[in-house]
Amino acid sequence: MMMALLVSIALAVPQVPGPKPQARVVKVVAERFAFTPSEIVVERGTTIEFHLTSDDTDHGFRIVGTDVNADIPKRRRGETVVKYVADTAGRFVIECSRPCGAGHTAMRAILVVK
Ligand SMILES: [Cu+2]
Repeated sequence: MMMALLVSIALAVPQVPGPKPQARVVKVVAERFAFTPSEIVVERGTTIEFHLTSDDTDHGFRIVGTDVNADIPKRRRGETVVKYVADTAGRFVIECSRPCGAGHTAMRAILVVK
């Protein structure tokens, strides 16, 4: 019994090998028709853990040029967690990938990887 408890605790602790930094948690709130924050800046090599929530309806979160494309559930339906290793420097457009109304196509943010 005690053994099982210890094992489950050990598994819950994130393993951080060597000097590699822990994931950087970035909370992003989506609402018609914007993401907050609208600009996210990280150093190249950062593992980003996006925590995505909506203040109104369903939205999407796509980082153009990457394979990140997640649904963000409507308000109070929880959050979506997406991990992304920012291993390429540049400016990446983040767009809403789920039709959400008149301003949908203008719903953008930017990820800057330095
Ligand atoms: Cu949208």
